Amino acid sequence: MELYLVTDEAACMGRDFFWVVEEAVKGGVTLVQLREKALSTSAFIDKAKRLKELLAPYKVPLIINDSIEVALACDADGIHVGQSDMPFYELENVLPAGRIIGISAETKENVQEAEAWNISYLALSPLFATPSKTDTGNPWGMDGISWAKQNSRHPLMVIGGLNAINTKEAIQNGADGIAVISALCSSPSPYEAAKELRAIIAASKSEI
Ligand code: TZP
Ligand code: MG
Repeated sequence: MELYLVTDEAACMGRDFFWVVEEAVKGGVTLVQLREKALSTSAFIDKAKRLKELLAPYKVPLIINDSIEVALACDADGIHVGQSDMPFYELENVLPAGRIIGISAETKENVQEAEAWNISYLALSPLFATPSKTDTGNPWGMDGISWAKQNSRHPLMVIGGLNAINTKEAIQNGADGIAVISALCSSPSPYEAAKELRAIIAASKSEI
């Protein structure tokens, strides 16, 4: 759960979506979340099935954003929801055992509430303000990571404005991994960008 790619076709700069994802995966992405806000359910399912096939040989899990129906239809490895999108109790018994359940937390109250839940990771959202998602609450900032590390028992991801410059500090403040859209989807080389971010994460963890 180190380098988490959240997809956004619009961020892929007109390049083929599946090419961008595969390049990033070859470079070292460890988890992919398919996040679609405008597709019909059937188009979302078709895209998810194709992505699942693409990822299978790399053994990289596929997570579906916000849709139980799509996650079940494509036999995804897991699901990710925002705490305001769907309550945890609606999720816990609908997926087959062993699937990944990721939750994003926008507030300290969200983090505290999630302590009671049997989830795979918690994502602090957004770490920084980002043009990739503007309907967010207040950014957590680096201090927020340290706070969450002390107040949460879950593996901690961070999302929003992460890049090759600030990843080291995020990891050193307690993030177990980073989730990104533009740092990979909009990079001239998603492969090189993923390689660089993985190397930064590994180096930062070895210094802790
Ligand atoms: N949730 C919180 S911030 C964000 C999402 C999906 C967008 C992250 O995109 P970027 O380009 O990595 O800042
Ligand atoms: Mg959501």
